[in-house]
Amino acid sequence: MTQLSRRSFLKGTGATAGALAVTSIVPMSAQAKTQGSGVLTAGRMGPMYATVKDGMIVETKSALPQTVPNSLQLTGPDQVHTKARVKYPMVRKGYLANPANPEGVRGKDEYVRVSWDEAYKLIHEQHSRIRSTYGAESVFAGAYGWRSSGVLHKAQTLLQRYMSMAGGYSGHLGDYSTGAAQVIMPHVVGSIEVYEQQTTHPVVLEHSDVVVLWGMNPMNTLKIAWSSNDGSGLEFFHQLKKSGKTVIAIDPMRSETIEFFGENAQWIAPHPMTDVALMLGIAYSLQADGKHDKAFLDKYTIGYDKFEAYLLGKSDGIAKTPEWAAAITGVPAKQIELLADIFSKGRTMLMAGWGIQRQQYGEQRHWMLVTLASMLGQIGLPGGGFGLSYHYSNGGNPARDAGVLPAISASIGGGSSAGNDWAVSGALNSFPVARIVEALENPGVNYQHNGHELTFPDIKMIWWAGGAPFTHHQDTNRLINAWQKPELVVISEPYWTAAAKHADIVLPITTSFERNDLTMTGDYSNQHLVPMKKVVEPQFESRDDFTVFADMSEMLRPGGKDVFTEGKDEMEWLKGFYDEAQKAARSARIRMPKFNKFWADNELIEMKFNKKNAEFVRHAAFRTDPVMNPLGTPSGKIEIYSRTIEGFGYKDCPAHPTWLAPDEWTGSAKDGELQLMTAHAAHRLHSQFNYAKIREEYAITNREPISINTEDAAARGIKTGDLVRAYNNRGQVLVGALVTDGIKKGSVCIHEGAWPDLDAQTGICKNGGPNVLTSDIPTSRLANGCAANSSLVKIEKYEGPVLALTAFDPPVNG
Ligand SMILES: Nc1nc2c(c(=O)[nH]1)N[C@H]1C(S)=C(S)[C@@H](COP(=O)(O)OP(=O)(O)OC[C@H]3O[C@@H](n4cnc5c(=O)[nH]c(N)nc54)[C@H](O)[C@@H]3O)O[C@H]1N2
Ligand SMILES: Nc1nc2c(c(=O)[nH]1)N[C@H]1C(S)=C(S)[C@@H](COP(=O)(O)OP(=O)(O)OC[C@H]3O[C@@H](n4cnc5c(=O)[nH]c(N)nc54)[C@H](O)[C@@H]3O)O[C@H]1N2
Ligand SMILES: [Mo]
Repeated sequence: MTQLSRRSFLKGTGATAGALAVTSIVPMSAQAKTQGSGVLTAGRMGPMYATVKDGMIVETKSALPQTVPNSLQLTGPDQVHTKARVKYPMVRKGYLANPANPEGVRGKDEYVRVSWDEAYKLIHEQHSRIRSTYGAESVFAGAYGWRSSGVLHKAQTLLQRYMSMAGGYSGHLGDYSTGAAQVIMPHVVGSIEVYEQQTTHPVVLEHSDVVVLWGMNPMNTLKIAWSSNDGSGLEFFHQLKKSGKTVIAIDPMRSETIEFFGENAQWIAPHPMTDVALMLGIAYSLQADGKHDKAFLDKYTIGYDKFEAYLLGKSDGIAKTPEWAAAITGVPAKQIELLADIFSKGRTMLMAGWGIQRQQYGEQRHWMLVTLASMLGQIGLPGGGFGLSYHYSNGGNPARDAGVLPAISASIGGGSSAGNDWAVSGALNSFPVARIVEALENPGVNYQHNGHELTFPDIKMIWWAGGAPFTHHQDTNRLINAWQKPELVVISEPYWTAAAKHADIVLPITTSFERNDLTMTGDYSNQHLVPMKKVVEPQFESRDDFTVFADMSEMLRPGGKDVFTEGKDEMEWLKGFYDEAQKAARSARIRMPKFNKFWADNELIEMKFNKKNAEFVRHAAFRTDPVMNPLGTPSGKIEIYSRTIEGFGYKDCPAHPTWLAPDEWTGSAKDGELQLMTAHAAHRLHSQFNYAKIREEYAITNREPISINTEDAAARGIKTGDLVRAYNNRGQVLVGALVTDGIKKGSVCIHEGAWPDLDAQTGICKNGGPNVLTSDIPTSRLANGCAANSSLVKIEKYEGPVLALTAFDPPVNG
């Protein structure tokens, strides 16, 4: 592990202090339009050119110039042509035999090929029966997940559009990504922060002296964006590396980002889940040395006094000294003091990722981070404060003056001849997304959420389109049991995912390469408008989600299809969206060609750079005048103590940031238990592309890798390349050992997203799906967020029988 020394810090700080001006305010990413040839299309990973030979995609590559390569952009051919594709509509044998009272068990049955018409009829009849018997709330259409990019082919939205027409459905609240942060942050700073524009890249490069990457791996996570990647985030971190600034990465793992920074960053490795203690230790040191900004705390925050009483141990008898923090975090007290010193010396930007809040009591992480930033007093200054979206969707790339595309919505927008008065839109009952298993297990039961008492629906039917619940949800074996409860499960998928293999009816869906669409890039920047062109014809019998739900709408009642489509086909929808973007562009004085020309040109449109946006500093207005520009909190200030949260009375979310020892963490590990981290993978988007050729670059002994600290491995006689069994009382998985000094002793990591592939005999997951091991608990009753990174496991060298990997094989007949 890199030793943190004062000298190495000073070296960095000295080089940057005041003098640095590596950029004037210019757009970061290249301005050349596009490069290369082929069909221009796009995915989450950015605009790409696709090359076709004999009706097959043979290559995809970036359509934007780039310094840092993005491995995900190479996966196009595999996405379309993998053996894992669903070819035909398929029905589980025991379901087909008796749909109203099925035989067999989901996940253990065979599949039978049916025609599209048969599949439609079967779904329609059973959906109608379930809906009329149990009511609209019994139909779950929340269907969370990272469906492909595009403003028309939006799987879940189209599902919900159809379900709205059918009379409504149950849905979900929030997401897996930021479940805790997006609920706590509005109480603290009045906005969710996680999906908001950051102080821009140029401002950080010009003004920050110290940049802290707190539990954040941007060189992985910036390979994608929700709309489509504009490429600027990876380029920013490339620039930051070259800037000579002091960069400190706090992560139990030497992530790809820390490797990328090499000598240009300092690595601090706390035990997982202990960040609040580490921040408290730093806060104590600031306070003890009088380095906290009292004027800022007085003017811009409330409740610091109550927090201070806790920090100093006046309220609970425990002073949160650096020594106290060292014992919990495994970071030496001297280094904690040094961090306080460095943070308070120059202009410091505390950037944080989200893995740290995908943990039990995850709400405390970013609350404490904001508290620490408040003590440093730089919130609202150029290059200072905190930022929760620098690792995501190119946060910090200045917003362009742009013609922004609208998108299809879950409610019918008019334009139909059949009338839409019977189209009800919006979910009737929504529960926090990561509580799906709790909901299935507890129909009709009340629960607490962010100060409200809510009731779980009684789910009898699930239709999932555009997500991968069997890889994304925690405690797979508990999920499999709960998943048996509904009377019908339909999965719309391009691939035979584990969820598809646990469905009654599976519908083959096109990939984005097999249909036309449009997207913006950058999420915050809206830097480009990109045609997502059809590259090849739909494979096998696959159909677009749009077609499927339009057809299903016609079955709801004659004329339903016209209501659903508003009488427009794919290209008419796209032209409509484009025309609206063009109208908006015109008022911003941006010229966009007519749609037909744009489509024929095979080029993206780069939106106009805006100098003022490039100078954006988050919370600057609040800092300048907190009375005229109050935050959206009850006090209008940063709430270090929240009376609202106090009023909820939740034991698992106290009224100021607090260190709460988790149920399963390094401090409670016994008998050789290790803490399991499940970070996001470099060469996947969650479970997507797990089947792709690029897997050969990371798989170990043809299994998902597990990173194990050298000493932990030696103690168990494990070497790199060994097959390892990781297990706990929730399940067991087979993984390939990667022995390394690049992970904190006492912790292991299996990246999220490996497709569950449970051996029928032993139940062991042959593909190393980490959620087989994770516990399915909420972050707290405040946010009910996903807390996947909260589990202990044991590991041993695997000595059992050879088990063939079957994760990517279609079922027999499939
Ligand atoms: N242990 C652990 N678990 C985690 C996490 C973690 O950190 N640790 N992270 C969590 C987070 S942050 C997230 S966001 C979730 C991600 O969970 P998901 O978003 O569910 O994961 P993806 O693998 O991206 O699933 C997208 C699915 O949609 C399918 N798909 C793609 N395009 C289309 C389309 O056009 N139509 C249809 N019908 N289907 C399509 C893909 O084939 C894929 O199966 O995982 C969560 N789970
Ligand atoms: N390539 C790629 N990019 C992605 C995704 C993907 O699957 N693949 N997923 C996208 C999505 S939906 C999301 S939500 C984001 C996820 O973004 P994040 O949630 O920020 O990503 P993670 O990989 O879960 O965590 C980031 C870092 O936190 C570290 N970490 C884990 N536990 C701790 C801890 O207790 N303390 C500290 N200090 N650090 C810890 C991990 O080792 C990792 O390096 O990424 C997005 N980008
Ligand atoms: Mo996410």
